[in-house]
Amino acid sequence: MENILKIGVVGCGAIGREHIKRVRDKIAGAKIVAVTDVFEGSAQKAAELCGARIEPDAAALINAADVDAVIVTTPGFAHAEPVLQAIAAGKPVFCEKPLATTAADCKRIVDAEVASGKHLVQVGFMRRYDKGYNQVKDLLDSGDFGAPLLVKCTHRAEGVDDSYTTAMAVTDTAIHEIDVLQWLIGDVWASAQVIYPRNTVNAHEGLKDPQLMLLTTKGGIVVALEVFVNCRFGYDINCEVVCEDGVIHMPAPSWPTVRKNGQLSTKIEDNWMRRFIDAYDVEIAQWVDSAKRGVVEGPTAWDGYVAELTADALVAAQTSGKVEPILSGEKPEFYNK
Ligand code: NAD
Ligand code: ISE
Repeated sequence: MENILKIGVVGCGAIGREHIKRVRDKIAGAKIVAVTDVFEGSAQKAAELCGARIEPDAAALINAADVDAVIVTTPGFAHAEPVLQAIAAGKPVFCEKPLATTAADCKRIVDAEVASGKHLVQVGFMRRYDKGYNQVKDLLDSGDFGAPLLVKCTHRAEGVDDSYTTAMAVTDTAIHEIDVLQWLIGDVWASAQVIYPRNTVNAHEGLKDPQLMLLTTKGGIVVALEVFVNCRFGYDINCEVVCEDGVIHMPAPSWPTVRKNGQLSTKIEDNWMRRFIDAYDVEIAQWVDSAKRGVVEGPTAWDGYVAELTADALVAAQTSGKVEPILSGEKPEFYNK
């Protein structure tokens, strides 16, 4: 592999194009050489952004001789096949979250990667690179606050389109907290429950919104996560950890406080692209660097699988109304290396 990592992108919608622009504008050691999308118009727009050629489908792109590494930014239900194809081709692959929308599909990926004997898959859990979450983690790890007892989180978005389903509140949205909180508090998920408050009139037909998700860990920590994707006022991510010797509240990226029209106010970010821009930048730069060295230093396929075991339990809890156990898998030695 020469010093410039030549990347192919599968799925050229919102975040696919964001990552393409990120590689184009911010990463010296990589370039996008090929793109593909089931929707020709999206592939065309993406190709124009970076001067890449368009391949007819994921298999052609992944197996192209000049593609060293692959970014998968299709919707979650269409992640597993291109990731498996990249593993079969022996190429590093960055897959946006979720790794797949069921634990069974994630397990197929884990098994294929282990069988290949090479670390190839990184999952787009970019919150692990966010400055605020890292500040909270540093304070927790310092031991000065004692043991974490309770975590209160909100994951609010201004609105969603009609293709967003009740289950996606777990598989597309809460999946971020499922991963980042386990990493943050260093414990393992044990049980999941979903409670539906009164529904907002702003949700489309059939969508349960908001949802209160309750997760417990093996060590007895309780997490209360509000997912509210039609909150109408912005993209609002909060995380507060209540510990034995104090409380840690994650800072939001700061905006000036302004005085105007008799109000003292601060802007709330309006979308994920801007709220986590620094985290995406670090994540993709680090992935490029590690892919060139043939290693995976970010969240692995195993992390993607573990998150999806929890997602499966939350999705089951959405319909059963019960507290559902979260299965934990036996981590292959391969992922300790
Ligand atoms: P999107 O709908 O805007 O784009 C998806 C694109 O994939 C579309 O252009 C679609 O035509 C294409 N596509 C669908 N099936 C395909 C297939 N089989 N082969 C090739 N192309 C296909 O969606 P998005 O918002 O860009 O999200 C894409 C993925 O990124 C999702 O998994 C989502 O959860 C994730 N995402 C992550 C973050 C984050 O914060 N990390 C933010 C947004 C999206
Ligand atoms: C989107 O796909 C993302 O990953 C965003 O980070 C998340 O906040 C949003 O809820 C998802 O739909």
